[in-house]
Amino acid sequence: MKIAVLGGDGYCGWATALYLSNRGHSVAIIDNFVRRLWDHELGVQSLTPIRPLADRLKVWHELTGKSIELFVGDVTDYEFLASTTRTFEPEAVIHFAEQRSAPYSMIDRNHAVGTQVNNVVGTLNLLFALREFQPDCHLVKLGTMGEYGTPNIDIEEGYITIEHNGRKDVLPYPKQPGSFYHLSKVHDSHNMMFACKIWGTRATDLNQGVVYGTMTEEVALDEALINRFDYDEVFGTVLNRFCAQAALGHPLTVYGKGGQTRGFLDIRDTVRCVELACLNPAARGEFRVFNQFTEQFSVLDLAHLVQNAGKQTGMKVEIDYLPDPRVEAEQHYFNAKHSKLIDLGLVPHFLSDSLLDSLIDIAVRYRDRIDTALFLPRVNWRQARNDRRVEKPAFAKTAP
Ligand code: NAD
Ligand code: USQ
Repeated sequence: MKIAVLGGDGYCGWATALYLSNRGHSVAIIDNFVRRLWDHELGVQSLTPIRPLADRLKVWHELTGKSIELFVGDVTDYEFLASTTRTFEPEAVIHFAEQRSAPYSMIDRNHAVGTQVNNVVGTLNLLFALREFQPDCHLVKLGTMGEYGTPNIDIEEGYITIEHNGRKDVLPYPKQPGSFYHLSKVHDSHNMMFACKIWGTRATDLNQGVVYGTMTEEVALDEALINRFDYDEVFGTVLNRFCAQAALGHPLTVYGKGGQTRGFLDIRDTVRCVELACLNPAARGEFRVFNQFTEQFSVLDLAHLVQNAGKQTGMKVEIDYLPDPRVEAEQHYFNAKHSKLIDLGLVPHFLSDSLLDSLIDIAVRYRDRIDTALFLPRVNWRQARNDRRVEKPAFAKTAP
């Protein structure tokens, strides 16, 4: 298939672009490198030394003989997106190109607005570009499990049957997102659903859980292809952070009681899920929702898993309970369905099989690059300011 990977320089996008290229698909990456700029803004860097995209693509070509096309630009720039769509003529577009950190979106007004403009406008532009130039193209959009929040009932895959005053209907599952970032995904979902209804767009919303792991078969071919591994308080996700903390003997930073429960999946399953979605497209006018995760864990479960895995390699890992900087339920019911991707053929990798190899080993290998100042949380949901918290630069849309 001809597949465009928007956000292909990022964590999920890079692994996906290589995987799809390796599987024989014709792949184009679209990215404006803004994520690398946000790292500069925050004074953080990936634990793993990621190379510039042009170098990575060159090495990929040298090693495999396969080429990935590159279009550098901002998806919030409609002219750029339209001309790219016309030139590449994708059969499927995988849209990863958003600001994806909840803490980043909660820094202050500027970052909240920047996140929502970047995400909502990018997705809207894409919907319009597909309608105008590739109406049969299937949009595979990354949403998040965090769109649902943590309701006290089972979470369905996108839709719920409701009976009210003796009448019955199948309706979008209620959304209770927990940050301005997670809210941007809800807005995207609504816009996509509307476009499917009025224009007959084909779309799949992948409500993805927290992704972990660095290694995929393709990335492992050469260190020059290595993927990012974020461990800082803004872009680092909980399991990566715990592994980096363990590697340095720093106590694990459990926020609040640690009962916060989320869906998780291995990066090797992310790449397979998006391929499965592409190979089995939504029908014209269909807005499909898949819950994309394989296992659920509480934050405290993860801390104990890392503690035990650390023991096996001789590390002494302690747990710190910090006041939760977020506004979220610290103990709650969580039971989310996730069978649609399994039905399409996903065979999950489980955390117990990769914790040591793909996470703790990587953290230990690159531990000299860890800055411990990035472990403690500074962004606080209750104190999101009106003014800018970081001196410079402001939220910027294009790389310098
Ligand atoms: P990432 O920050 O590593 O990558 C995102 C990429 O998109 C970056 O390369 C960035 O430069 C690019 N980008 C952002 N805005 C852009 C714009 N306006 N124009 C062009 N390029 C732009 O993020 P990720 O972890 O790979 O996440 C990818 C997607 O998956 C996001 O939509 C995120 O919300 C979703 N997701 C991620 C996770 C996770 O655990 N990482 C979990 C669930 C959902
Ligand atoms: N947490 C800790 N200690 C830490 C870091 C986080 O206890 O050091 C807790 C958080 O309070 C939260 C949970 O761990 O309850 C998950 O936080 P996270 O930073 O790992 O993940 P989150 O903010 O939810 O965001 C990540 C990705 C986002 C994606 C989302 C999927 O950054 O792009 O949408 O996971 S989901 O969580 O299912 O919404």
